[in-house]
Amino acid sequence: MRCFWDERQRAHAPATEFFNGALHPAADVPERVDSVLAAIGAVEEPPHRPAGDLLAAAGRAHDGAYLDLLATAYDEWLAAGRSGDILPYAFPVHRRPRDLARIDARIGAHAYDTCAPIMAGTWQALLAGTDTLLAALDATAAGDHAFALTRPPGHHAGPDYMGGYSYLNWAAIAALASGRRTAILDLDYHHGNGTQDIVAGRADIRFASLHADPATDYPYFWGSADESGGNVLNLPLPRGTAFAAYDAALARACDWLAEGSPELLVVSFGADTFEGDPISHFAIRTADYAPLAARAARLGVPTLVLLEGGYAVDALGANVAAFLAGF
Ligand code: OKP
Ligand code: ZN
Repeated sequence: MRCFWDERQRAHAPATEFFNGALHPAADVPERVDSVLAAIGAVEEPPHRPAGDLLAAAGRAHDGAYLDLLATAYDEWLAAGRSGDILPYAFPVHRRPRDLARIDARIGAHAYDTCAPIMAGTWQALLAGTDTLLAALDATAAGDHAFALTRPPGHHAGPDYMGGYSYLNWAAIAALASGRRTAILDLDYHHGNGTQDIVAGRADIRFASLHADPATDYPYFWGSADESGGNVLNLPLPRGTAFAAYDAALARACDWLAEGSPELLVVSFGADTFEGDPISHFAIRTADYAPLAARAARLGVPTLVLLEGGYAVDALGANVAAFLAGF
């Protein structure tokens, strides 16, 4: 398993997110990366591609206007006399298109929650993350399995929106940039709403997600079982789910993904299914991750594993290492 990480990704380190009536310290802290690096051993630094190549790859999954906003938002924020991190607070639920001028309006039009702050280094970190992702994707084209240490996460970011710590959708960018028939398997605790919104209806990509039931858990508005059909399979699970039930759902997801005859498997791996995760409610143990990964590996195709969530920082490295070992 070749592993990729770029130190420039550290430039994104937001202080806070807003939920349940209060500002909270951000759960997606850079220390998550240190935990993973300490556990997985040697990593490769990706080659640095021209910005135009990175934008072209991101543009397969995201609208140009959304990418422009990500690139310029913090400068607009400073020009408006602000400081600190950008957090949206007004959202156009009526969806009538308008020409928006103020940064507050522009951000709200491309976000669905208050959990994706933007800071001065966010865009540079996202470009570096795209380098990491594309290097790992190239490794799979050569027949290897590869791990991209993508942070921040990506699976909540949709065609033209951010949310849930996510800005660029790593899984969708990889699938669309690969030019191969792709199975996307989302194993984060939270439903991969952004990935689903980007790839739904595509003949060359199947998306299967195991996640907490949106009736009880974020992101609430996506991911119910009846939101399956065509190239999408959603398998919501109750809080408290442990290995046996999770593995049974995974077997179903893998059988369904295999029917698409994939040439590439992309795993959105979130270790927030871990029993000790501070913001989640499944009961997967460290020792469970290797057999779960081994089941996915039975699909028998080159696999790109990328990191989504996992907020029990001390255990994160061991959980990621266990999952990668299963391949
Ligand atoms: C990102 B990923 C409720 C607050 C919700 C957003 C969670 C984003 C998770 N406790 N905050 O899927 O791990
Ligand atoms: Zn998650």
